[in-house]
Amino acid sequence: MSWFTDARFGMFIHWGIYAAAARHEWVKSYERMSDEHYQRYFDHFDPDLYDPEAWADTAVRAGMKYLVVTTKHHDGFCLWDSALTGYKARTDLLGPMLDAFRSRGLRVGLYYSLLDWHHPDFPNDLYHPRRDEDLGERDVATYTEYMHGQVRELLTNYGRIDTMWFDFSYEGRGFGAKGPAEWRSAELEKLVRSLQPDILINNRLGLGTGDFRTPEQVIPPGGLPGAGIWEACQTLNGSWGYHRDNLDWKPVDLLLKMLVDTVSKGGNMLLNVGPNARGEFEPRALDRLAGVGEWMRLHGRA
Ligand code: FUL
Repeated sequence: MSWFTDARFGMFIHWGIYAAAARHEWVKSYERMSDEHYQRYFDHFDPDLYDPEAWADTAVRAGMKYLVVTTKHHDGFCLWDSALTGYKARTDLLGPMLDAFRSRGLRVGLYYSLLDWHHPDFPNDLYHPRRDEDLGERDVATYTEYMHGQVRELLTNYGRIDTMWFDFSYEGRGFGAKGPAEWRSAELEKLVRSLQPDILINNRLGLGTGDFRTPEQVIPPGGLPGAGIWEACQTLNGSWGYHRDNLDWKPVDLLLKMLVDTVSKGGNMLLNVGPNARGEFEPRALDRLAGVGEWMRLHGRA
């Protein structure tokens, strides 16, 4: 775990077809969009300006030491060339990104959503419009097979992966699924460790365990004493996915205070960027990362 606690500062990337809607990664659910309506974002997602080398350079200049990227978010869209679905990017967007970050000495982690609003056997959830539709027969066991198969692909075909970031187990939250029992979380954890023995797994599989904890958009006031290692994940503007009209951008000095506060309490900060649908970090994100990087250059220590 020492690389992780030494790293302290990482880049989270939330990227998927929701970037084309440009308002939130939960847009399909929040706006109760049908699959048919949401299809327009799939059809138009064409990241012609995607330059993973530039992304990795930006992370290095900001002083970040690792990456965590959404391979599949709750909408079910996959950034990699999964053999198990056609609901994926036209070309593999994941491999080049991992290569670019690794080649600059950064560690790499994969976010993978346990929820999947696209898969026909995913059970209903609270917000999705399927709630009001005829759900038909849904066999969660089929979905779980698919999910395990995808995790196997990710951890077999993309070289060494340093962290696995599952999101999230929702038993008891009224989403209609039972969580770990249905996901076969314990088995999934074993699978991950068998494929990548040195990997660190977060705590969102619903097992009450995990190698590190993941407070979200909060810095626990006294840190998390006795809770082992932790990583506070934070946004630049309150949204994880690209949100064009959002004006709640945090200024550089606030981001720096958050970083110092987190690190002084023994945590890591995983700071998110939501690239747009053409594959660029927008200027407002670049400005802030550059400001943080300038401070890191003067005050950071390897
Ligand atoms: C949450 C998700 O629902 C958000 O969309 C985001 O990915 C955040 C990091 O985790 O649980």
